[in-house]
Amino acid sequence: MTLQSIGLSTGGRDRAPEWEHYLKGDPALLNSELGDILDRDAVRLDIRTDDQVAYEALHHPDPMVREQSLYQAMDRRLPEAIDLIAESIATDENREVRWNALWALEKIGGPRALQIIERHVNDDDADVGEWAQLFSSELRTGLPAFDNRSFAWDSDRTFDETILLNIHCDVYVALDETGRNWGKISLAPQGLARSYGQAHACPNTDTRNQKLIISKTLSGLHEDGTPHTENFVFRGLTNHANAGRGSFYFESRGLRPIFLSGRADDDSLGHRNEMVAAKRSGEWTLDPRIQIRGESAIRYVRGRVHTWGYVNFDTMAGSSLEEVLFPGNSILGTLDTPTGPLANAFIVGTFKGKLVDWDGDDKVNVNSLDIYSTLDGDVDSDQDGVADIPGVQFCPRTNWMN
Ligand SMILES: [Ca+2]
Ligand SMILES: [Ca+2]
Repeated sequence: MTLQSIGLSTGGRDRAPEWEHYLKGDPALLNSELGDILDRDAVRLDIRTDDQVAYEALHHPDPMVREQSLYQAMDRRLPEAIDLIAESIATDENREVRWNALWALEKIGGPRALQIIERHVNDDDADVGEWAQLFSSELRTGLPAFDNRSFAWDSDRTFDETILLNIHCDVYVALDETGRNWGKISLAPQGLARSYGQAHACPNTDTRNQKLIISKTLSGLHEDGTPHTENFVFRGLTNHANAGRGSFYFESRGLRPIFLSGRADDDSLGHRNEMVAAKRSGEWTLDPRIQIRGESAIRYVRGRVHTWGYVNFDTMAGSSLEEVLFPGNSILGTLDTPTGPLANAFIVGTFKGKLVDWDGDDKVNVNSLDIYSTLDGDVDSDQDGVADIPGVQFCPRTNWMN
């Protein structure tokens, strides 16, 4: 399986636009999402044949590649995509593949996808079952639904909640400087986590309406086995007009190194320290049965994320997915000079995260995940609430900040 070289492609351009008239309303509102437009025009950079994609979705030994293949089948709108995804949910041994496959069905939507999702509401894995219940409810009503498990919460941890975010990211890369040729890489949640890191939303009840730490942990980058950490402080506003739900729009700007190698902690080509920006908007849902510090806990969050990227495309063409999706092979971009002109990727994604039972005792874990961040987003390797180095939110091992 290889990524396409520049200029050899057929792709999204062959497809007709999904709507052909403007009776729906004002195109200034309906047709201003650059990601939606690029989705129609961009060539797909994964050049595996459809048969390869279908085979690897069920049989590749690496769960990340299986999941990536399911999302690729969806992105290509393969006629057999729903059957493949249904087979994966029924047979895959990796629970994250299974719940991210359920999410893919929700994205496809329609009565057949709904029917397959609802087969799994009473799954042996309670969290796969709860995701099925949640996606089914969202498709039917727009709102999530949860099961009635009890919960476990630790009052000694830095964060009241640690919610693993499943993020599905579409990366649109300008293939040259004409602005006419774009490529698309659709990253399923485990592919994104492998290359970029696993993101966690870490809300605290007293500050969550205006401030949120997103902490990213990347395994497999440091030779000594310690995780690579990057934290982001998001700030914004939250609307509570609907009881039990909060709709939000948050932004983050933080100083971090841009490694010109395109790889985290690879300083071989040097780095520049820049303010890196990201935006997230969406809605969280409280569960009044889970009370922490006198407040209902956030049981579930969903939304969209947007940021900029720098993809070193020359080093990627002709590479396999496994060669490209390795730890650290992606960095956020910035629009600020002098690095800004390097930004060549428009990145849009959707995310979903809920409380999960991570240790199999049938209680959902509210804040059990290891998060290497202080309340202010500084790296905190020993999780004691005190920063390794005050003001430093990105792994300091390359000494980038000095
Ligand atoms: Ca548990
Ligand atoms: Ca510490």
